[in-house]
Amino acid sequence: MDLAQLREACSKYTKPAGFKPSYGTAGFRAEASLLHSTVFRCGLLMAARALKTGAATGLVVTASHNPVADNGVKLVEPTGYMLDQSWEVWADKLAVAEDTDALCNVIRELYQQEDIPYGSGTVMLAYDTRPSAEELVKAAGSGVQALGGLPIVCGLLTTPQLHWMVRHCNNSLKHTESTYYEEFASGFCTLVKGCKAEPQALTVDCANGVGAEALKTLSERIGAQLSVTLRNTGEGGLNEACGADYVQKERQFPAGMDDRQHGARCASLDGDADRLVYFHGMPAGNLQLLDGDRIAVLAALLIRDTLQKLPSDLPSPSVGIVQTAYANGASTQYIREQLRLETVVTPTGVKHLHAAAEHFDIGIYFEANGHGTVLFKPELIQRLHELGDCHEAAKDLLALVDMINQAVGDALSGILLVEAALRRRGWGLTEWADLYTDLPSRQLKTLTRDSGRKTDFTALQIKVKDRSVVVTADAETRAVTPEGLQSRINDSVSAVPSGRAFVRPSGTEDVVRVYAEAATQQAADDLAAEVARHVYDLAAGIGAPP
Ligand code: 16G
Ligand code: MG
Repeated sequence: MDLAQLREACSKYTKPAGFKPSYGTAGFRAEASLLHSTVFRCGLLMAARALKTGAATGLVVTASHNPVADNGVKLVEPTGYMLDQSWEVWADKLAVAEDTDALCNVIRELYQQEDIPYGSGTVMLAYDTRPSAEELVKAAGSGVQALGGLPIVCGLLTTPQLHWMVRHCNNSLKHTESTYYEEFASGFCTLVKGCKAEPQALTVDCANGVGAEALKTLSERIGAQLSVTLRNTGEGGLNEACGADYVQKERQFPAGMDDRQHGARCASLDGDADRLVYFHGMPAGNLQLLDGDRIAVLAALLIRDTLQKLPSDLPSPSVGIVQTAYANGASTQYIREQLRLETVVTPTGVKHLHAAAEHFDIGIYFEANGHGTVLFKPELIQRLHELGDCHEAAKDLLALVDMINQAVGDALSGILLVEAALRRRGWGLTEWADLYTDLPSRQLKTLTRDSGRKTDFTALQIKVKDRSVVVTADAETRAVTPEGLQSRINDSVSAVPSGRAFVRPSGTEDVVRVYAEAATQQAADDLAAEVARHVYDLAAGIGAPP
């Protein structure tokens, strides 16, 4: 490491005074103009991580479903997974270092403690459609170079595309954008070959983000086997009244799609295309959401159908579904009782679900909000290759491995998964939705005051002085502190038929979130409001009480 060069580069990216970025659930996110120093430092971090692991790492400049004025970074391990959790502490230490001296000290400490070899680390960089991307990618590249590393700018890509490329690169596989489309398209075409059902028209809300161009290219590669129409491809504001987050949280049709007729099949991506939800219009003009829980269930059905066709003398692979506490109780019950599959609950955030899914031969993980994928153990893939061409089912499973991003949840491969699963069963969204009925729930959503309600409340994101006073355990289902909070929640829940509720500090915003479920919508709303009030009272809420 050339210290003089490092110092000079660091001094060009000074941290705004008072700005204290923190790694959070999935990387750094903030108003774009604040982030130059943070992104530069992430470049340093990922160059060091590449040296430590002896393989290429990745960095995506994106703020996912946040407004266009924000930006952020997501950091990618050589495996294509998210940054190893043991290194998040270095990300934080680098990001908050006050000045060049402090920053160089953290780097020295990192090199010593992690025993980083000297050399040149490769970092693959990508960015989404935000106007602030160009400068921030430059900052990331300067960070990589400041540690003598090699930044490779892969261009405008979805987050999962960069994860996939890093993984393929380190497995010595072709890793161009074009190979990504080819592999996905070929896996999909294998799976739908011979299906009696015709492709159904699907309209996709692309959140005015980077997924629009990628999905267009993918669908062109696939041709007639996939019938998609793209909306919100860039004509409106990024994530503005559209996208997976908006549709899932608000239960509203995205901009430009409120004219959907009853039953029309629709889907929404988020701004960096790592989240996917499906929806369709109901007779009264309401929207029915088919969220990540439903996608997990459909994936499990497809996998079960395919596994049943494997030779019976083969040891059957373990299959499990990983969810978070946000998974609707009805989905968990369906998975356990009807599919007879094991379910595991982890804290919120892809990194937690992903790690738990790796324990199964086939690990299906989805958050209700639409983040997720299906992981196949390398040993299973090897066995399937050995069965080879003589078994249709083995070929189908290998096609699934090609078509489902093995690095991270990917909305594009999610669409192919859903479309293949529905077509192989000859189903529409109605049959899929009819598998089970969601329990009414209430989560982060701003409600207007409604005098007909027992409890008035305006928001279920409770602003508190310090969200870290809320500490949870058992995959966020139990509040350990503040003292007394959980027993109050228990009292409220026990009075409500089919009631369930939990609270957790957000990993991305300075708020505490509340989730409640009950037999009726009114009861879920009231339970959520009551629990929100407990949080407000015991965790030093700010502003008007809920
Ligand atoms: C991030 C996470 C997502 C999680 C969400 C929760 C990744 C790639 N993204 O977007 O999985 O559901 O945060 O946000 O891990 P919250 O902590 O603010 O509720
Ligand atoms: Mg996203």
